[in-house]
Amino acid sequence: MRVRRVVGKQGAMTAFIILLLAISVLSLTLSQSVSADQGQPAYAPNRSLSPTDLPSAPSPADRVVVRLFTEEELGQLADGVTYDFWTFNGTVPGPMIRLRLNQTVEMHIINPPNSTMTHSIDSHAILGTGGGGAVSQTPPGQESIFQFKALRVGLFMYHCATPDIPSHIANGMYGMILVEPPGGLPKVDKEFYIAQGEFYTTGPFGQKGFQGFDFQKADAETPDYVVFNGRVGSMTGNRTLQVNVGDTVRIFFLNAGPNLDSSLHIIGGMLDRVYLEGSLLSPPLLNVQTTLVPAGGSVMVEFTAEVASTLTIVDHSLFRIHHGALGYIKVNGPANPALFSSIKNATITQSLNTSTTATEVTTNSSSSVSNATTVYIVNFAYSPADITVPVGATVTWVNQDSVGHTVTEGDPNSPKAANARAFDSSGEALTGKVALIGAGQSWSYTFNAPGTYEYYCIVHPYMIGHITVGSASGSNTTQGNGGLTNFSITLGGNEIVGLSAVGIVILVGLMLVFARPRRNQSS
Ligand SMILES: [Cu+2]
Repeated sequence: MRVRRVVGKQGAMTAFIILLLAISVLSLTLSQSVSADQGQPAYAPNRSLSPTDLPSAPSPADRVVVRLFTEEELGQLADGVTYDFWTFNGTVPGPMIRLRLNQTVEMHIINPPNSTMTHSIDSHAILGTGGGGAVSQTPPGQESIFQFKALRVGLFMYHCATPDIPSHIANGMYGMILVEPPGGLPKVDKEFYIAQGEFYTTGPFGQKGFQGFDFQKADAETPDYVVFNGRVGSMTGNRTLQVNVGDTVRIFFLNAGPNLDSSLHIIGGMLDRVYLEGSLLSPPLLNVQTTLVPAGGSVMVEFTAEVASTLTIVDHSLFRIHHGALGYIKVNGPANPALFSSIKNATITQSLNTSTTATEVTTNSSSSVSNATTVYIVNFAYSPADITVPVGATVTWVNQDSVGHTVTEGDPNSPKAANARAFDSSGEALTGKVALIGAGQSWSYTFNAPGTYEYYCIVHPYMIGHITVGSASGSNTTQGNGGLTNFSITLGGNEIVGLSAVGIVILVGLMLVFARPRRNQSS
């Protein structure tokens, strides 16, 4: 109805002007987006091969057929950043080809008709001219087939070998051939397939929109992106790799380059066994922190996930984390304080301000004697640290810290055996393990025997508290704060700046005072 409404002459002119304005704004927007995106849409599929996407074992057949499609595909280099990848089978890296020694492979290189250039394959696993490159040059719309025998055990790169070869590698054409020894590799719980590679883009790291390949930057070996599996964030967020405490983990790692070496390191972890440079028949190096993987090289690393934590995979040329070289492995499982736990974390945060809580504690528990009393665990101390309760009282410890604690009867300097403790929140006597009162959790105990008890935290043994259990139910509750309760410092930004300024003034003053006599002495 409204569409067909009649408008006056003036109204028509106004509408016409608005239409012209709308068209000009629209065309301006379009031309801007075209110049920024070079005609490419901002959205593209994810081309990153998941590190979990690999065959679990070689085929038992003596002769296997492998088909690789050399696809040029738009994909995501990072969130909001698109790139025209050149790929094997549409992903970076290309699929892992898992073989066993002496298997014969019939290799098909299929270049789809919509490709813009010739592609091919050269594998470091292949003994033959150009690693297959000489017989696999395949123009768009064609297929090449050749065969090879896997004559050496190891972890090998494959890549496109069509000139300009480094450009084909830099655009994503690489993957791995694993040739397993007779009998195969030992079984592990988790295997991951990770390939590091550089990307050289027209815009700087993080610039949104479509990014073209910058040959000059590639030639100068100055990448904008250094990434695992073809994109920023291939192993972060919801793509974080998941393992469990106790899992044996194996990583097949390729450094595709094409230019940079990689210093593979796992922050918070250990490379228990390093099969250097992908040499699977050599004895591994044991307990390695960082292993160097040359461009065009590989490494197989294995480790046992011991501690529930998040491990960070990096190239320890660490500024590359600013270029995307960052991934996570989440080790899921119960915390084991005996292996790793915080004793004191001196980070200055809002939550360390205990003044409010301390006031509440004093108000709440000094008002009357009750059969239930509360001790707060705040800032690595029990508050109040000394209490007196009647027989039959139930005391509740509320953990307001950000880490776990225990309430364990005894003297931390001469701790009792687990089964000799009058009370113990850790449950060690029953389970043999130390369970913590987690952040935000609480634990209660009812005191039926009169006496004076000392208690402490097993994982933070400087935390000490006392409970006096009186015989008379009408006795007064006395309160006291533990010595460690009030040591917290809470500084706002202005206070820090102020303190720094005062510190600088004092420092400069001291320098002036001490500098003068020295000059006199030397002259
Ligand atoms: Cu190619």
